[in-house]
Amino acid sequence: MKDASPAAAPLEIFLSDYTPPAYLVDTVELTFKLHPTKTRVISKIAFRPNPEATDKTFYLHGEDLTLIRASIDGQDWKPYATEHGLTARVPDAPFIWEAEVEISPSTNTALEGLYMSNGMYCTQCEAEGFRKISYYPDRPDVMAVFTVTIEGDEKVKLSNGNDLGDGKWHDPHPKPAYLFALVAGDLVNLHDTFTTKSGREVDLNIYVRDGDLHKTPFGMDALKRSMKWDEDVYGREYDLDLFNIVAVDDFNMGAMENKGLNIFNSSAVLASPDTSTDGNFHRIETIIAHEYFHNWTGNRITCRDWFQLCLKEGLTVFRDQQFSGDTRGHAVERINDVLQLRARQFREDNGPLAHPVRPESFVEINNFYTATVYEKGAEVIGMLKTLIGDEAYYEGCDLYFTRHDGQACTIEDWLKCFEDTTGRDLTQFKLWYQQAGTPRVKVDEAFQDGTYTLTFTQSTPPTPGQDTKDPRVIPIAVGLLNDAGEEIHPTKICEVTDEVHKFRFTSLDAKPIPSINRGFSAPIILEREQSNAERAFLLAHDTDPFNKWEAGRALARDVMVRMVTEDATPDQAYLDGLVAVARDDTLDPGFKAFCFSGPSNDDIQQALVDSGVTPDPTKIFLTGQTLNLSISQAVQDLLPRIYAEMQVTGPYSPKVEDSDRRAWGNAALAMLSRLDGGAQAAKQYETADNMTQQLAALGCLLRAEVGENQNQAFYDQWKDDRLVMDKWFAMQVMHAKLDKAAPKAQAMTQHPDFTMTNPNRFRAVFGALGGNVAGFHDRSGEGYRVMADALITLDKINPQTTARMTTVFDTWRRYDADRQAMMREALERIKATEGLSGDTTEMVTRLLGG
Ligand code: B3K
Ligand code: ZN
Repeated sequence: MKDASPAAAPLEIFLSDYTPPAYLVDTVELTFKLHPTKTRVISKIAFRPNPEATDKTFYLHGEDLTLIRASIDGQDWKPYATEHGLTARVPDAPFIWEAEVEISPSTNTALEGLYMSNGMYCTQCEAEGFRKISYYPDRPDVMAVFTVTIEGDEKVKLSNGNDLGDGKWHDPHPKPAYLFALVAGDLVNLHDTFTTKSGREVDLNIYVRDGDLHKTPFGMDALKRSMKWDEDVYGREYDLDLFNIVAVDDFNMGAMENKGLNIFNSSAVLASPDTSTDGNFHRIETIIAHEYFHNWTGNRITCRDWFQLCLKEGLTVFRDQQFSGDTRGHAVERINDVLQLRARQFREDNGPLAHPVRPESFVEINNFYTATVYEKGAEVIGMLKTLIGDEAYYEGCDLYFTRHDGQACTIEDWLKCFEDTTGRDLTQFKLWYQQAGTPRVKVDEAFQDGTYTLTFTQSTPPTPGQDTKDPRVIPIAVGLLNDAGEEIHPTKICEVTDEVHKFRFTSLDAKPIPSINRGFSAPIILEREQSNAERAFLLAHDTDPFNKWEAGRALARDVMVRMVTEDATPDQAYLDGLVAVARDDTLDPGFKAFCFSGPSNDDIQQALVDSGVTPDPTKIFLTGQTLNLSISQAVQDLLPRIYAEMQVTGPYSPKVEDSDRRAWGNAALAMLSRLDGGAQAAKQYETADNMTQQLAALGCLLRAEVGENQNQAFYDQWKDDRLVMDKWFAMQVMHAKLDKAAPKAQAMTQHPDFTMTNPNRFRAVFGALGGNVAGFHDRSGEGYRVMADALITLDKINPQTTARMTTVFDTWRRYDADRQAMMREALERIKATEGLSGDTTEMVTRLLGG
């Protein structure tokens, strides 16, 4: 394992090298004497030898710690320490380790360990941040009972578990150090209670900075709904008397599931109609549910080692997706989830960063909190549920929760529960965890004498370190329609297990029209010759909402690809199809909005790459504009009515019925703006009484390049609200066209409100630059240069956020020679930076194919 020897520098570590910890911990007592630059952390740890260990070396991780004193069983002791940890000769019997270290939270800009954000102390320990707080065996399979004392003048002092008063906390549930948390600051809180199904009352709090209290009720409501859902669906009850959430402005990701003390990026919990969009409300609800669900899938049952990360993350994403589906409607949620999966995970799986859901090796685990581990990990759970059925799935989960409660587990432990309850051999299914790459499934069909035969041929392209792949088990849901658009066969799950696998449907009157991979039952790429007439038919008739949308999307992609490659004009059948969708009053507004959102620049690029064409992002962008104008003209007559009908009256509510209407209404506004130069959008901007409407209008105006006044007014109105300002920063870069994007991003870094130390603000500008595909890839290469400069600067401040942002370069091999050369040069320049962090070094090395 990493740090196995005291002098070890960051090394590649391997799943196959796992060994159990030499010493286990029963109890940990921590005392914090808080000070911005000289916090003292005093630890008293009860160790005992692990009877199962083969290697008996006592090793404690520790980084950026100044050791003041240490003792073993009361005897002062001078350890041998390196920059990564220390070793000691210790008794082969239980003993007490005590140590005092000094740390400096206010200069900790990496935001790992104990740090300060706007004057408050907070922590982030997953994955390996606890070692920046105290010497400790910082690995998830060492679980201990923590008691914490916090000394300081702050009004609020919080840690995990139960509040013993006077800054003292006790968490009765043994946990790994990555779930440790501490918060101290002058905070205010919204309080509520939840009564569990067994009748226990749990105190709930959301702690925020003064002035943000009005942004907490939605989060509290989402928390209570999540607690109820987990009881109803998975039978999981909360297990402490207190559950605290704290909002923090400077945070590397969305949120963290620390036991009983979830810490949230303020963008992932604070919501108000004035300052948050429908999308923000949705995201907040999802993240609150996700972190809460970790209490069972992650905290009560954790991971044996970090290779098993998907054990908690894939499962918890799957659970939060189920919750969102139950809350907001399964059809639109599934489309949303698949859009994300394709945009981020398929892209990752198809490039230099491809890795299995359970990686075999890593250098820096923070680089593996990826779409593959999370979103593909969730898809794998979904496929398991589809293959064994709902009842067996929940039975297996119950067994998992009882058999492994309080343990640190592996994927093998998880799968065994389902093998034991179903009697099914899941060896082949396990390949989903082991093999990287998105399977491609070619579909051939034949019809003869009333029998319709579907032949599936699966293959997975090579990925780094994995040249060949074995066939996986792939559950493909298939429905059949007749040419009147009626279902003629119940949806069947075709379990594809071989490289070539045939399925027969008999006693049919005529060749059916198949609807394949309904609900996106498997995360695969279907390769199928399909006419646009058939796509239009499925768009009109498929009863599976996912495939109905999918048909429209495939049609749109084909139209765009032909416009790009053949300079074709927009396809009339496609435009007619969209007019039919717009007119169809039986369709949900949210679904219509999705149908009109069309494929992204990145989607089209992928489609071009698949057909052997080198994508030109500029041309794709300009073609998209032409198509969007044609679509707007095609539905022109309907737009005023759609727009008027979708206006929501009464006070703002984030409920799905209203947010879907706003989504469709604002899609109509975007089309109107292409025709009226932004006149309607300017009106909406003036009258908007919530952020969704205000921001949508501003977006239309900026896209039409007429929103200068509103842009300034927006800034003046919201300049004191950090979260709204993040939106404003992002809008400036997102809507800057082509060669204007990179200079705009650069200019935004000179704005007085820009700061490199706040990850949200950095991501607002540079995430928007990376997301502005045509701007980032402008042929001048300025996008690459500006991005590389920013990453080189940020790496010294915050390696984790830097490393993550390098993924904007992951498609570099897809482009023409000039762009490739410029991107390679940018990556090499980052890599050659003196003192570059291990996090970023690993990423750019993998990106370059090293
Ligand atoms: N478990 C955390 C992620 C920690 C990331 C560390 N780099 C949040 C989540 O997945 O719920
Ligand atoms: Zn998670």
